[in-house]
Amino acid sequence: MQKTRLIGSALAMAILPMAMSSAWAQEAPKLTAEEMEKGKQIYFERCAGCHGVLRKGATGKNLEPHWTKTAPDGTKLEGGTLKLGTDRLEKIIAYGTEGGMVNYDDILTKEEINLMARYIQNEPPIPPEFSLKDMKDSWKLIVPVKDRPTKQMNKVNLKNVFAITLRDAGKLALVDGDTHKIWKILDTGYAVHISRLSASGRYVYTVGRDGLTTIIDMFYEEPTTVATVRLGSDARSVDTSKFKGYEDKYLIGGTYWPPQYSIMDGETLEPIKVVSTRGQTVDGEYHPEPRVASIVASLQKPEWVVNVKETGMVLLVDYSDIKNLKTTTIESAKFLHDGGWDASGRYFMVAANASNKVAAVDTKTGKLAALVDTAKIPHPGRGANFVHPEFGPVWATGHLGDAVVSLISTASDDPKFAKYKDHNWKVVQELKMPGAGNLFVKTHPKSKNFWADAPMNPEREIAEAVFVFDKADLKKEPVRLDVAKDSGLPESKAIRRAVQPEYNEAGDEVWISLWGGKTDQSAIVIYDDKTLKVKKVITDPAVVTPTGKFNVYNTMHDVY
Ligand code: DHE
Repeated sequence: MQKTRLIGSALAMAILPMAMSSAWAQEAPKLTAEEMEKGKQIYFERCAGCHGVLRKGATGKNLEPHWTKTAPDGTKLEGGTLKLGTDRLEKIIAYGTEGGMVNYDDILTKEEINLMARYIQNEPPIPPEFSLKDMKDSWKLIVPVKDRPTKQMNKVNLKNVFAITLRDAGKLALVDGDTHKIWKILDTGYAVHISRLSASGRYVYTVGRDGLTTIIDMFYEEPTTVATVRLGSDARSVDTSKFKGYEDKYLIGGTYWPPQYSIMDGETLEPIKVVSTRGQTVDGEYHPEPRVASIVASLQKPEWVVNVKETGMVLLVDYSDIKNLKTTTIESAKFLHDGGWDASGRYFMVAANASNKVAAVDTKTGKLAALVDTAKIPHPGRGANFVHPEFGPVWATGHLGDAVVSLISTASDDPKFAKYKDHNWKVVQELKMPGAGNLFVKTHPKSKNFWADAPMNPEREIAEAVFVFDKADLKKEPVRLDVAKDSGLPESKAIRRAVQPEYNEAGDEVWISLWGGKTDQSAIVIYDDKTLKVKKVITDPAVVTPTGKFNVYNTMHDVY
């Protein structure tokens, strides 16, 4: 079986097309209580993100026992005779599939792979719900607002600080972007997914995969966690209230489990409201686990854009009256994942990855502006905006499943772009990448370059590199920068993925995470955006599994 490392991982990628006429009643392999606990933990850390807690499938395929249990010999499945069960599942977990399942043979031990192959043939355990009361019980106000500094107590240029996720360490590094020195490493939730900034630029908010949300105050001499709260048991996103008059008043967090969003006080994290996202999909089916994917604060109105993965519904949640909450529900496509603003800040562009589409949500009218067909499995991160020499303003997304970056023409009220109107909401150009497996793209208004990574590509020379396009001549092949080599670290057996380009405030440096294993030395490699030469490599031993990086200024102002 060929090894693949494409994310959007899907254990049953190989299984789903072979629909069976009926489930069979075979016994699932027995697990000891200890094995069950370990299986639960590994499933949460490695599998739930794609396959769902209830294993109904999303980015990854359905993994309920009727798919995973051993089929009786000779059972006819659509597409041929197939025997599922432990042996076959072990192979899929170890080597991945061409359909997009990640190979785990260098992440899990043989015993763990065997355990997971048996574990997923058993019924999924359903984790407990998490109520507003549970949230309130978990809330820790470490420093009340009145006891916090009233002015900045340090000399750091806060606008150029980078918040960097140290994924497997369950920590966040705040790095001074001017000096390239680690300012402080703080404990957070496990595998913080994103960091967002308060409207003031003073507070960093993070949410761990385990739902632990923290607010870090950068006004102290050293950054200090001033409050924490748990949102549930599996989470990916937070954002603040950014609209004029509501700056830093509220924070919203979305959870994968339970499927809901929670509203908190923006400065203390005191829980205020929890709203379930369970309901009907765009196809008219009830879904018990519609997880909250990306969330952003609208710049047009006091609203958050909340993207619900499994239902394909985009919610515009009006936070002007939390007691009498009004929500606009916009139908788009499945499964909603990540996205970013177009250059005008009016349209939110969100990937519906299983539909190979990007939904453009008009946050001014509260309507869907368009569903744009893209290549396979769009994965934009926040995407990237620039003015194309031929087609005017475009927003870009890379793809996990195709070797292209799609440039989508976006609408603009600026009369100088009126001539591009006919192109709006169409893919106007596809930039050729050396392979699939892209996760993030990035550019900056002051830069002539456009950066794309490909960390989920199975080939080392692609996954360990980033690719830089010249925005003035997009037909030219991109320059390949070998981040692993440029890091100066000794070669390693396992692939170290080069992931998520992020600009500094000035737009003249690009920071890349070189994401190694938990016990490997990883690095942050900083390039000069003009010369494409390495400027600095951060290889402090504390830099464990770095992934997402969020420059304060660029995150506050949605510069990408
Ligand atoms: Fe992410 C963004 C979910 C795997 C690093 N990721 C997002 C967002 C969602 C999401 C919903 C958008 C948040 C927002 O903007 O509000 N990610 C998921 C998953 O469900 C998935 C596929 C599996 C999982 O179990 O989590 C997944 N993501 C990963 C990774 O494996 C990455 C590479 C490393 C890691 O830290 O786990 C990863 N995701 C990121 C990063 C962003 C992100 C760095 C923000 C990018 C940006 O520039 O905004």
